[in-house]
Amino acid sequence: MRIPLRSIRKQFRTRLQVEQLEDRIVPAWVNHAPVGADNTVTLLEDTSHVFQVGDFGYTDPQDWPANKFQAVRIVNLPGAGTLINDDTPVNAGDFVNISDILLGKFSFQAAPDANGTAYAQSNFQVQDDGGTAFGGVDLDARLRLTSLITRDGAVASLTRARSDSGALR
Ligand SMILES: [Ca+2]
Repeated sequence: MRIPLRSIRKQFRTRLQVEQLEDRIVPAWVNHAPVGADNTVTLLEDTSHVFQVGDFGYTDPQDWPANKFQAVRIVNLPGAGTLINDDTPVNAGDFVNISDILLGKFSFQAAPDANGTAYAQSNFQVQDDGGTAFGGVDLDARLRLTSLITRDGAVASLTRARSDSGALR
């Protein structure tokens, strides 16, 4: 059987195009959301609490290697006292970069002469540095809660409790 030259050329061209396409396909790595944890901050009346990286319970369990902790998004402000980053009051929706937390610039300042076991609360989300390319997610899907307690003359302490409570963003 004689195969027309045109047919051979067409098959060769098609195979060449497929091989060129295969060379361009790069497996896409998709970022998975990190996870934070609720925490409770207890401080003395008329003092401030400087947040530490560990206060936010950051982990990135679905990615290996895990992405780095990039920032904390403040979802809403506490009903009393003030969140301050680098001497400036934080607004709802602001991101506080991890470098500011490491430098001790992010703090909670209680209002003067006020205390209570349910003093104030603030929701936050942790963000990783994996980005959002190809549908990736870099923000914790759950809102985590910081409970702020001020004590009148008590010794300041810090405890953290993991919880899955919180609404979707
Ligand atoms: Ca991640």
